[in-house]
Amino acid sequence: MSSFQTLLETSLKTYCEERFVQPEQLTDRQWYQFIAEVSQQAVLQSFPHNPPLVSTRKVNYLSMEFLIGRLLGNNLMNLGVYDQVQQLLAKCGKNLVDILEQERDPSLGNGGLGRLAACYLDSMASLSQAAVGYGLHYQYGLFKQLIGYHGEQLERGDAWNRDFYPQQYHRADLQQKVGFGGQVVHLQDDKYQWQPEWEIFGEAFDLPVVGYKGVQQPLRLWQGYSETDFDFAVFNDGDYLHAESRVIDASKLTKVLYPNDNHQEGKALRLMQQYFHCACSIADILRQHLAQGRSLEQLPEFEVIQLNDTHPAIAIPELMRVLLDQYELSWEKAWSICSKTFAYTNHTLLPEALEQWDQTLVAKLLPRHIIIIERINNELHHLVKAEFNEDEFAQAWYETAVLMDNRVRMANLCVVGSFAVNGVAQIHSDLVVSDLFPAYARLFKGRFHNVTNGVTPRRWIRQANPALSALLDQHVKGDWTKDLELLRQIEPLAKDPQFQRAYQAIKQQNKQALAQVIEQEIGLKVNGEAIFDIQIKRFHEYKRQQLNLLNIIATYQEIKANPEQAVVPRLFVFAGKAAPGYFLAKQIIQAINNLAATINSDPDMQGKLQVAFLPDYRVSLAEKIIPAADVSEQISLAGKEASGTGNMKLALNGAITIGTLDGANVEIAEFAGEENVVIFGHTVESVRELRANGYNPREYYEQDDVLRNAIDALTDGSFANGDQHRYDALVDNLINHDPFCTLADFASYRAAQQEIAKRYQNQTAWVESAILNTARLGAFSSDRSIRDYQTRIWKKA
Ligand code: 9GP
Repeated sequence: MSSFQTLLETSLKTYCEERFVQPEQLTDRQWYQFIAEVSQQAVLQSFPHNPPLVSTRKVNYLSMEFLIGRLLGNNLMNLGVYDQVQQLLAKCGKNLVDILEQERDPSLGNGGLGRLAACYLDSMASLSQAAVGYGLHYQYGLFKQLIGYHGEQLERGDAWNRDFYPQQYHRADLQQKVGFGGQVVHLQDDKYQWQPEWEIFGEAFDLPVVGYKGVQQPLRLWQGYSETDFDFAVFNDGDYLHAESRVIDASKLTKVLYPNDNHQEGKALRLMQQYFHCACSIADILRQHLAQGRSLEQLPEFEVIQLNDTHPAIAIPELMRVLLDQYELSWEKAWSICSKTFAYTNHTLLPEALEQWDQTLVAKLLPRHIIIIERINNELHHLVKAEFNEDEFAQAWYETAVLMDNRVRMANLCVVGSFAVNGVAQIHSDLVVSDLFPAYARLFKGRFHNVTNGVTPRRWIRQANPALSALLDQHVKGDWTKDLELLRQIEPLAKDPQFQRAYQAIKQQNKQALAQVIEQEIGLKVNGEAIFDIQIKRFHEYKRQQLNLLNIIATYQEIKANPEQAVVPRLFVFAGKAAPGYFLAKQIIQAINNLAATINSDPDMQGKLQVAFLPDYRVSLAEKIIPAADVSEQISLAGKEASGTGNMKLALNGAITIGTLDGANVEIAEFAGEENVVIFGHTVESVRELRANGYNPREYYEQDDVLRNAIDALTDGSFANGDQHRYDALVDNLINHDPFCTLADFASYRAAQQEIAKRYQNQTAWVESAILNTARLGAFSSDRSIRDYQTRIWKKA
């Protein structure tokens, strides 16, 4: 009997004896608690950690977000004990899938950025790449989304951690102390002493990340607490959480995750969170490094600090501060260590998401750091002066300066302080160099790289799609879960009728399962024969859910006008949250829900058209939707979506992408073959031209009858219970501004949608395309991304 089997059986005996029950009498909740505790014990006792550093350094992955999702199923699978647990439960009349539903989803992230961090932890542990994930232990994760009576988004707190959550443990031994405010005394020359006004403690919670046949490594999350409160008024932002008092409890520091995706809110408390995260993490990294008898000079040889976006940028001046003030190194030595240790991943080009902090605020909150940043800025000034001639200098300095117009530009700080900078898909990385940082690219040759994002096949195929996994197991030699490129082996089967039937039957079964979820969640009975057309992601104008919305309205109007016309039935499924303060995104959600109510109750649409908005999009819901998708909507304006990762998950599970040439769609089309995706819309270059010629969305509105009728339906009360003004802001924005060129891409999107309907009618060709998407997209495994980081960035210096 395996040691896990013994642990399982003896622990079950004790668990039941303590409760005076037989195993058959345990509730689902008790089973969940029991299995979670036993698996945690198994992880801690027997799973190896501390993998050796061979050709790479240890990775310290600093991220304000880790959207880890449910862990139990994933851990059982990666421990290799999933089947044993399933068998034990079956003996007691239970189903493991139902038990796993008991777990709370820790929503410690907003969207793609946080989910990517979680996939990377999984891959690093699976590849035995030594790593620690450093994040924050928010007491409330991303808000829960409800849909109100009028179709509007409502937000509720998500106290994930108040529930039973056995996947973490408190590391009291790792406590840190973090200072804020106060003053700096200039001792002499380069010597300064910071006397902070407040100190807050950082407590560590570790969540072991279990790799697939690999090792376990910690995701270390910091939570704030203090024995005294601090006067928040000093930071000019007393309104946080509508606090009645301007003196707030320090434990509130890590109370909530800011709910913005690709948008900076600029609140002082967020900066405090960022610094707290970085200060605790840097201290922890140095503690471990020095404990192994290594010197500070050896830091870049053994450690890399990967900055996940600019959110942890303040780690750069923090490491400088510690090296200068605590260890009394010279500026030159400290900078040499620092600039060889950090690497920065850029995840966005959107100006509203590129963080800049008010310099006065930074100076009040972190007075020592601002002195360091000023020095970095001065040193940079010399470099730029040396590289650019007089005519070029003004522009180059405008682009590269870290301090400009009383702002601290965090992306610039990251580029200056890192030895490597990468974008997250080829087109994005090219734009980072050509549009965002051209002067830096000239100044720091060889610093810029691309690492295309990836997703973990363990969660997004093996766990989310067990039926497809079983089919792949049957036909693929070798462990595709660990080497996703092995899926190429099914390419020759794409035309095989028997394989096609099996693949198609699995899709149909997954669609039935999703149909049940939809009925449970929103009471809508859907047509399982329809095309399941899926758009799941954060709501943001640049992601253009409004384009999808307008096409559905146009389709609805067309069916109404031609009731006899044959229609390929379609179910449009949406899920996603909008930032609570993002009015237009919330209007789009409301319009979709109102449109859904009209369409779903119209007898003329029966068997032809349905719309479902599934509330509270989260990792566990994504796992149910993705395997059932026929069509994957990736319709952002070209140049705006850095990469996307939902596009990869959907395509690997056999959905056909309808998309623009944006982010990783470009590479998906290359790998899958252009005939196995449907591309539409303007390209980065043609968008540039469109704007150069003075883009006027109103012209499209006036010239295209189908488009105009669709937009007008938003102002005639059809989808708003007669209220003609509900969507005024949305409509005004589309017709008069349209910053994301929705109207310019409408006709081409509509044609692409018609192409999808046409292709779907030839099921043999459709399934062949779907199979080829699964077979050819192995490169989008996050294991490949991690290997790219290892060879391009994390290699030993
Ligand atoms: O918007 C990008 C998304 O395209 C990308 O897939 C993800 C992971 O790289 O990062 C998102 N960026 C942000 O959330 C903010 O920079």
